[in-house]
Amino acid sequence: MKKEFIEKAYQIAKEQYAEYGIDTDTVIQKMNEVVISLHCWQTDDVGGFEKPEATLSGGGIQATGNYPGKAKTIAQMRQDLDKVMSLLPGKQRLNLHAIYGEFGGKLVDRNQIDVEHFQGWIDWAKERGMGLDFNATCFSHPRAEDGFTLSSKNEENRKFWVEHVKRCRKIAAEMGKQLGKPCVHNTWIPDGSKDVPIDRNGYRTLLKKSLDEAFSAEYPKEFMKDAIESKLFGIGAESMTVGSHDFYLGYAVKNNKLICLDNGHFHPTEQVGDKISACLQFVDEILLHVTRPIRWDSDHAVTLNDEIQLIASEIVRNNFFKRVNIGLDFFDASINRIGAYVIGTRAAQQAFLIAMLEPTETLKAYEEKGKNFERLALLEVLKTRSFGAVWDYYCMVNNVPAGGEYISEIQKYETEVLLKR
Ligand code: RNT
Ligand code: ZN
Repeated sequence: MKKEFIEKAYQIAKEQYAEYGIDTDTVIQKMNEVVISLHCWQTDDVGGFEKPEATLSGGGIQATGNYPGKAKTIAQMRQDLDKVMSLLPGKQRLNLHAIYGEFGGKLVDRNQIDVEHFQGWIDWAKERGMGLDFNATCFSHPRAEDGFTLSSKNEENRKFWVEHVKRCRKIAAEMGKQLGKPCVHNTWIPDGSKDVPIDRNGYRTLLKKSLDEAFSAEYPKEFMKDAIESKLFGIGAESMTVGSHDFYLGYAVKNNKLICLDNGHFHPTEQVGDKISACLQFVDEILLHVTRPIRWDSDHAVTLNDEIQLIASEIVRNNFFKRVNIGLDFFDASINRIGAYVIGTRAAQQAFLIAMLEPTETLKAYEEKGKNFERLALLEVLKTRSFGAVWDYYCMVNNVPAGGEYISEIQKYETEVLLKR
């Protein structure tokens, strides 16, 4: 797209939004507050590098598809992430999983991992001025095969996973310390039961005990923050999930942890956007896993839909940026993986931009006066305003492709890099 064209369209949009009291230049500045944590696992379908050809297994999560070009080494993964970031405006963080350490060809079991295996990533992030986030990997492992980890009745397995989470928290704290930006460590476990269990209570008591043990070491919150992620059900764990929303919200409130809300982990008509202001009455911070669940926790690439819009709007309307950590969580292996990242991240960013282009005070005033027709009408009118012109301009000033220009960039990367793997 021609620079003059983008500028011209922007000037018109700027005047349009000014009519509603919105200054688009200020909005573009404010977009700096939107820092999205890129989940590393879209590069390789949640395989990791513990051993060659590692694949995702168990846990009720699945990556479907076998589009060519998957990252097979950490070097390829880094190359892909750099490519992704070159196509995104603004600054991102990187969210790593414990299976993505540099293990030097040795089998380092999960209860053995340490900072040294992630020093390369810390240095990589430092060079790019990025923050890191981290996750224990409590799936794709022989000790998770029976479907239970931190809530396992097999004491040896339970202890193994407690040790893993402890080590991951230590690594996370070191990441935050070295990078000067707090690292959010998220714990998600697959534990659950395919068929109707008898001892729901027993498993939940064990999970509480394991979390208490795993979280026993305290770290300054400038270095690391703990998040715990709930889920409704997974394939193979349809009847009961030990770490349900009630369980973790209770644990988070009582122990001052972050609650992680993944919008694929609730009944389909529940909206995570509605949960943000509810949870923030009782916890200091939230972690979001932004995804697109189609009928179930399918983890499709995020698109600009009502669900992501409500999430973004709630954060912007209440200026919750310091209290809501935004992470992505999808893994589509059926399309170009770099493309999936870029579509998903740009969609999330666009939702924030749209939210910032809203005359919230006017809408609130309507609401408080009971002028609900006017509120609905203005919301509808806003849908038709030229946010795309503001988006293109925002991309242009960030030196990244505007509009659909990223499509050909990704096609080129596919031919030159991905198809040669
Ligand atoms: C699984 C959870 C979890 C994972 C990642 C890979 O249902 O959403 O967050 O997707 O840890
Ligand atoms: Zn998630």
